[in-house]
Amino acid sequence: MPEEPRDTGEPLEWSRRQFLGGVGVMVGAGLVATFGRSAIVDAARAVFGSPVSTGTTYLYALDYYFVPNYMTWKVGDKITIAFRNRSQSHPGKLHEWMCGRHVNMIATPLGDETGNGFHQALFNGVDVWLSHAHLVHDLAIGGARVHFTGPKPPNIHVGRADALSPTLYPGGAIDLSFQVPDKPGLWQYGCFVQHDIHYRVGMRGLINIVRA
Ligand SMILES: [Cu+2]
Repeated sequence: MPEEPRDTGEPLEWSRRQFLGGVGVMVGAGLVATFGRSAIVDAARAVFGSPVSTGTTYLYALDYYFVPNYMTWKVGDKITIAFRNRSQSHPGKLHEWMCGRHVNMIATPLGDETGNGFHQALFNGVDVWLSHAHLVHDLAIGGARVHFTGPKPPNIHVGRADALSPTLYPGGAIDLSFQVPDKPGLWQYGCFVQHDIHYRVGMRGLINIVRA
């Protein structure tokens, strides 16, 4: 079992705004825009061979990718996603986990580019139990029916309203327990922090929901 994250006690006053204007990051995002699209194709191939998640699956956010970046869930199974931000950068990065389909697009002078979030949120209408919340920057609820197990940290609040999405500080953790909804097919997850750049450079994954 991976060790649980610990609270370093460091004051972390990050906000998404502090990430803006990183020229190097912007250039990087442009270079890998095509890259990211081929990566998702590789993930799509891999997802069909991945074992069905049972019990607890640890999902790690790193700079800037998820491990694992694909999962297979079976409709009706009760599973827990133990989301952990293991960013190593200083100061560390916020990372979120949002699940949906049909990523929003934005028009740019160079053509359409991926924007923030998804048109269709996987957890809308789904009961989700949240526990072990630790160093949570913000929690967007969207259309999910959220229940808290154990003490609710004071820094949890309702953020963006479009989809369930916990955003964690480095070292942060949250467990999401739910019954896999009857929404079969391919879904994506992504981190849209830093004006969607994390997503564009490959911080995304695929969930294949299969019926029993
Ligand atoms: Cu991220």
